[in-house]
Amino acid sequence: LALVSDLREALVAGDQLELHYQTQHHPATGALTGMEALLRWRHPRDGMISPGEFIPLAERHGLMAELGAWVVENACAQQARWQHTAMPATTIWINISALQLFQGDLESQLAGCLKRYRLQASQIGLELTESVLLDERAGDMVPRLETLRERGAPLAVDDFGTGYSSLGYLKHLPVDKVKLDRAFIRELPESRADAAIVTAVLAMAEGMALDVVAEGVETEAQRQFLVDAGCRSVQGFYFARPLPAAELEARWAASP
Ligand code: G
Ligand code: G
Ligand code: MN
Ligand code: NA
Repeated sequence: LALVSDLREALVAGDQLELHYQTQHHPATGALTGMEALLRWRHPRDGMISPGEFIPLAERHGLMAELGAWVVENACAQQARWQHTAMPATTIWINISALQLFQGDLESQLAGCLKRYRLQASQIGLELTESVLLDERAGDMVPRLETLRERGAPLAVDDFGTGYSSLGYLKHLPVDKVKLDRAFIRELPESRADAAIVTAVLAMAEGMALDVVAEGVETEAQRQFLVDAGCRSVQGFYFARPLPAAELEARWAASP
């Protein structure tokens, strides 16, 4: 519980929280296809605490709407700063928690930030997990997602394939992209089952005009498999780790 009050303080102080950015690439050419913002907490005494640890805490203690709002604000601010640098233009994708959708007003907060930072809606994408999309506490998600999408927000299903895994919902939800969970990538290319699943998801997505990002790509053999399978976007340590904005900029300046 000390950690909860520390987190409250971190939200006030502002300088303990930061966003790191992991780039996404075309697996054959290496071209930039997007980037994901990942929240980090530099605790003044305990050092780096993973979002896997403090996000569930924020959710349990009513801090998620505020924490989520911090992420939206700061991702927009960073996107605006990068407009005037050598960084190539690309969508920044942020992770959205269920509680942000039913405790906060994501729609108007996002609209406010886009306006304030003079961004196009297409510059900030939203990642929602299957469990968030199907969480009944958020009410009927379809009209809310349609509102976001009509305003131009790109929407992605995160950790695709690990949730309810009923494919039917994809037909009704207005999403643009699925992020194929790294559980299906880890044992490529050896696992015949995973190879079949990945190939099938790519074919289904093609038929539905959905983009696919394969997550957790760590090896050359995985990269090559995904090139051969026709995947057009990958994310993972093979290409890049999540990096602070300044490091990403420096790396980009060094090897554009
Ligand atoms: O970056 P890392 O592997 O430590 O992230 C662990 C988990 O925390 C992942 O599931 C990731 O989606 C989630 N996460 C990271 N940043 C955010 C964020 O800004 N908001 C939400 N809701 N989840 C995040
Ligand atoms: O749940 P979500 O997909 O948002 O989580 C993203 C998390 O995955 C980030 O915390 C990031 O650190 C982690 N990640 C990114 N690339 C790789 C990778 O190649 N391998 C592994 N094991 N984790 C990764
Ligand atoms: Mn994600
Ligand atoms: Na994911």
